[in-house]
Amino acid sequence: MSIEDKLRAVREWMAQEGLDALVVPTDDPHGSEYLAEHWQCRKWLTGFTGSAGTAVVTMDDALLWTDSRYWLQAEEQLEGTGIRLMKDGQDADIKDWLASHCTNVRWSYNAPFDKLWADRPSLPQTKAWVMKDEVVGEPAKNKIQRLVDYLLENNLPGLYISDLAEIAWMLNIRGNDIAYNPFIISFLYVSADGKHVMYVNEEQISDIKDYLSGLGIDIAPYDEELARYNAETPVAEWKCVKNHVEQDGFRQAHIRDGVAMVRFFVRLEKAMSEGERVTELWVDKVLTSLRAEQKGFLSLSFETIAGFGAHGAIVHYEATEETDAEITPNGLLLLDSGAHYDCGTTDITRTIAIGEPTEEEKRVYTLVLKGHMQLQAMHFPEGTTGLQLDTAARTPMWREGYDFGHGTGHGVGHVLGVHEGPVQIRKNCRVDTVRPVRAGQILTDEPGIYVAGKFGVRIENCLLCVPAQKNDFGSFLTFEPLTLCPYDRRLIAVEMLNDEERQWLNAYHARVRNVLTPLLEDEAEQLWLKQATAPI
Ligand SMILES: [Mn+2]
Repeated sequence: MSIEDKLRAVREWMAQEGLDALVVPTDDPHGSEYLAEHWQCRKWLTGFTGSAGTAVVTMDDALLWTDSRYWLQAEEQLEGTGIRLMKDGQDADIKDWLASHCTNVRWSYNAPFDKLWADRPSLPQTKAWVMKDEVVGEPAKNKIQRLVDYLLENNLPGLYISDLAEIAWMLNIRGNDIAYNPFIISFLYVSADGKHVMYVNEEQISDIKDYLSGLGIDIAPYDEELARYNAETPVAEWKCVKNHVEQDGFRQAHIRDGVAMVRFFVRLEKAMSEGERVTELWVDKVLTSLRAEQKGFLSLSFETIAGFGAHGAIVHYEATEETDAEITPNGLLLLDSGAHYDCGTTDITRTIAIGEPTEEEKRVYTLVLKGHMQLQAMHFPEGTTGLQLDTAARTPMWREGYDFGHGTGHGVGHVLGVHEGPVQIRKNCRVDTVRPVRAGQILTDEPGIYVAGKFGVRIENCLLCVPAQKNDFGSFLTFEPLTLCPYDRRLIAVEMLNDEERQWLNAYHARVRNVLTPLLEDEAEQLWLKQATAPI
């Protein structure tokens, strides 16, 4: 079916339904960030493959709203389809546009595609498995009891949970239904009277039936219509605070990840010095294989971003066969990647120099590094929010007239989604930035500067929020960096660092060296790490 045919069929259905407009969001019944192919109706309808966007079809018009990351891509993919690109934040707001053009509007991520999409992929059906108590630190029975207590306190008969990460966390189960997200597509009803129900394809839980019945959970068929009972739950607030077992698991996962990163950098230097053809896709392939060699590797936690030169300035760049750039001197390589291990999840960005960096690249890199260090060295009273902490990461670059559009930090789930709510560090005043950061939370610290058409710099660590001290002025918190990987010393303009920053950097590098060296068997790798972490 061509896009024109699809639009015609949608309009016929709209006429029967008496609609002026059909809005097709990028969404599923669970509010997921990553969608199973089954739920990619917006992509099927428009041909636009970006991860964010909303299509609107009226009787004589068709439009697609998306954000600045995807404008270029959308323009190319929509060409000749009759669908107009609407730029978020630049063109009319979608709600305003609908209000002034249409009366009968329906939002749908399912109908009429359930009828029109002939070869629509079925829902994924992977097998669920149980995370052991010694890995998650709290039995599912406890978690369910916490929710039952919450229901009783609030005089609620029960609660439907539709968020897939919340269900996975509550039941201590995982699956492989969605790329990069170890979830099982399901709904969970937790009842104050103890009669709980999991709505799921029975095949998927056949191996863990006894486990679920032991939790007092009955099984019923999956039904997407349950999405309409979706309610606020306290689960997001609970799961973002990691217990000590989860915290230790994260530490272990970051050690394994650090080993893979160091091995990768050694491999990269060797390949380049031997004249091997190295490209962005090569980077992804080799780094992924080194992670896969690590103990307990499950999958990547998101698609690797390896952007060389000008590609580094495209914030969510993902190399394809068509764009795959060869990595040659000179330029910067921005590498943002991560993995799920059986004990925790990682998300790391390093930017490295290939060949000789320019003065501008060094200056920009050092400004980003200063903000990145300043945020993780923060010492702040309880109650401090992500909005307040954000300033620490931006102050050095703001002083020089630089800024960046994305968030500075997000939560990270424990073998769940790599982007986890409900707290964010960013400069925009939003619900998720005015929540206090609490001890036990894991947040990323990832400022960047993007010089369009030339290069991009981003540096990212995962941080664990920990208690610092308690005195007459209150309780103070700070961060423990979990990520263990050197920063590229060749890109640091040492004269731009003050004594405190130099000391912090040297202490961090010493820690990376001490933890990782015993795990590197190869002498060349040990030597590389020694040089990469030498004091400055
Ligand atoms: Mn991140």
